[in-house]
Amino acid sequence: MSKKKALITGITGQDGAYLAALLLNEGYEVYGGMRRGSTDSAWRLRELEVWNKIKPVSVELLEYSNIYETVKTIMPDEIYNLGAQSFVRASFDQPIYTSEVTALAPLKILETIRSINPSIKYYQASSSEMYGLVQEPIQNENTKFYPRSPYAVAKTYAHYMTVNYRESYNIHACCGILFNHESPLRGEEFVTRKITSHLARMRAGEDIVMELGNFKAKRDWGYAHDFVDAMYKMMQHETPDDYVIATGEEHTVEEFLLMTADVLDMPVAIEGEGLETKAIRKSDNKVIAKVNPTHFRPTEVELLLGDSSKAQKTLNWKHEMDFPGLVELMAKKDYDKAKKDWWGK
Ligand code: NAP
Ligand code: G4F
Repeated sequence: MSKKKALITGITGQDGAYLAALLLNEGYEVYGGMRRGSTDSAWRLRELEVWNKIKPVSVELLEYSNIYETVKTIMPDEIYNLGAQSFVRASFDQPIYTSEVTALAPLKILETIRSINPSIKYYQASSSEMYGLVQEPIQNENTKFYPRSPYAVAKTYAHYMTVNYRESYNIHACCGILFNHESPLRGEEFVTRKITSHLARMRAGEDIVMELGNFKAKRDWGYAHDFVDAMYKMMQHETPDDYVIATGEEHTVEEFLLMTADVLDMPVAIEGEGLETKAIRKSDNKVIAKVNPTHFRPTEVELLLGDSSKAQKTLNWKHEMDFPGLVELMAKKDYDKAKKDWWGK
């Protein structure tokens, strides 16, 4: 029997790399959609040792003809659309670009599927950011969306467009409403990896100060490796549907920082409030982190907490990694890297 074919857009991102590994393991032929760039974007795929196993294809999500021709040539069984301008802070500075990549590109893929072969299955990477100014303390599939950034508005558009194509054209299209998920492969602009990489460098001997935004923001942080498994399970389910994927536990940015410091055996205390908040290293009273308001967002999402009961019941999905395990994994990996970079071994 011939292998199933999957096309992943955004394969060079965090989730793309983990999903590629999963699908290869499931026996798929994996086509990795990559845009042309002047720097090496395949480091995550090398790290997971999948770079030589996937088939890279050129996919610029802004270019309809490129999407159309790629899908027509490959004729994949499944398309996972993970490509996006995914950094919320940047979406306030680049709202139009963000909308073109994060809102309109999904529609271009859906149109391509509708016109070429409506039996191609489609996964849309929806986001808990769509809940924004949360309308319920714990968010599930029925909670009203209230997006608070151009990124979140773009994701909400793509979400509803996916639902509409499912209902209008009977396409097997699913939206995974994923809450924040992290890993050692997370981009360093996101707060978790920013914290683990900075604190690891400090622990290895570098004299730096980290500047953060809102220390009090709360997120439901899971492990990316666990979360891509949910994407796959949604696509294999007989009936296409939308699912919240989350751990059901929330922590503040400050808690993430304190736990990272503990893992690295560099205890820290938080002092001050608001703009004066600082993290002080207990061993020498050095300020290791402080507030820089440039990291604030014009409208903030203060808290997110997800209820993944539907995915647990219908897909038999559950997360394996807990919060302390995730922090430890990320902090230790960054410390190993910092030691190599700083001490050269
Ligand atoms: P990520 O690491 O930021 O990866 C984004 C990917 O999109 C990269 O491969 C990037 O390519 C690609 N991309 C950006 N613009 C593109 C364009 N114009 N044409 C083609 N490719 C383009 O994101 P992630 O954390 O893996 O997340 C995967 C998806 O899930 C995203 O859609 C994100 O918005 C969504 N999501 C993420 C989370 C989370 O917590 N991680 C939660 C909910 C939803 P380059 O490498 O060339 O930049
Ligand atoms: O790590 P973040 O930038 O992630 P954010 O904004 O929650 O978005 C991520 O998760 C979404 C799922 O909910 C995805 F859809 C999206 O693509 C992305 O992957 O920020 C988390 C929180 C925010 O409240 C932010 O204001 O941390 C706060 N924060 C405080 N200081 C900071 C910083 N965030 C960043 N990036 N950098 C800081 O210095």
